[in-house]
Amino acid sequence: MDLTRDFIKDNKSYLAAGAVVVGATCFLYKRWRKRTRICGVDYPKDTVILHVFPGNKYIPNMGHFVMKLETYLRINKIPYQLDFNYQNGPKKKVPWIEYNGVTMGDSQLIIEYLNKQLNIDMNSHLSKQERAIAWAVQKWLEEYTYWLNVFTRWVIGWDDMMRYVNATKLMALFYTIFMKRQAVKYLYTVGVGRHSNEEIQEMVVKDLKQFSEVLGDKRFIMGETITETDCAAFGIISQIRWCTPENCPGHKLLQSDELKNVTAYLDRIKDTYWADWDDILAAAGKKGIKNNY
Ligand SMILES: N[C@@H](CCC(=O)N[C@@H](CS)C(=O)NCC(=O)O)C(=O)O
Repeated sequence: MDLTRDFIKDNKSYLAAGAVVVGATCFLYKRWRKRTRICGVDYPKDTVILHVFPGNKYIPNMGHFVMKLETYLRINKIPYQLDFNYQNGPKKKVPWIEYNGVTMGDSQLIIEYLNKQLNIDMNSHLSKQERAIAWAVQKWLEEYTYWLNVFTRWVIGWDDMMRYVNATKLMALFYTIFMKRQAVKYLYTVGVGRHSNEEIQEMVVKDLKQFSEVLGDKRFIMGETITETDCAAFGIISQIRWCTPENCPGHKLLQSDELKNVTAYLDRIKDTYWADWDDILAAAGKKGIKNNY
């Protein structure tokens, strides 16, 4: 104790200078990360820079809305690059993009923007009423099923998820202090967080069974042709199937044959648009947490 005190006393000015240098470096680094990036200089033209969380060896990306947007980009063959700097997005949510000088958040707003820019309409074959039905299904999954999965992963399955993200003890402590509390707060506000674990698990199972009924024996939610709603559905339900702890009954249901139409549907989208799925997971497994594909 005395030694430490003496050391501090003798080196006061060096320690103060060191603290100033570290503080200034952190400040400048943060400013530099937030700086306005220039298309053609910092990133290529006509390429979507997709800011995302790191992936893991279970799924190419843990973000439901990242999987949605990335599936959309793949279906429409839009050139894109992943950027794992996911902070500082305009809506403080992930994903967000940079594209030809425009920075934008929210997967749906991004899809609508790209649709306009690139003259894409995955729903063009639908009538007005069918579009509205597709929208309702999408919002059900994004605004309800999504939160059930957030609860399942980040409240009930917290310890397992720490293993999924390959967290060291220190990282797990950091995530518990900052992320878990945030998730619990969001879940309480949305309402889902007011239910018991058992109630949530029953809701997930019921939800998946309802989805199975809506899908029926169609190839995609709205029929033979893939639509935007399928991107959203894949984004959410792929997480339940591939990146949710094993003891979740919803996850178990999608590991069994009981909802065969749903598992076949997920496989159909994965096999058609994610031919490199296994390579991505293998690369993530080798590198630890990140997958830079
Ligand atoms: N409506 C947004 C939702 C995005 C969203 O909720 N992203 C989650 C990750 S899946 C997120 O960023 N959560 C962090 C936070 O809310 O602080 C979209 O479609 O992009």
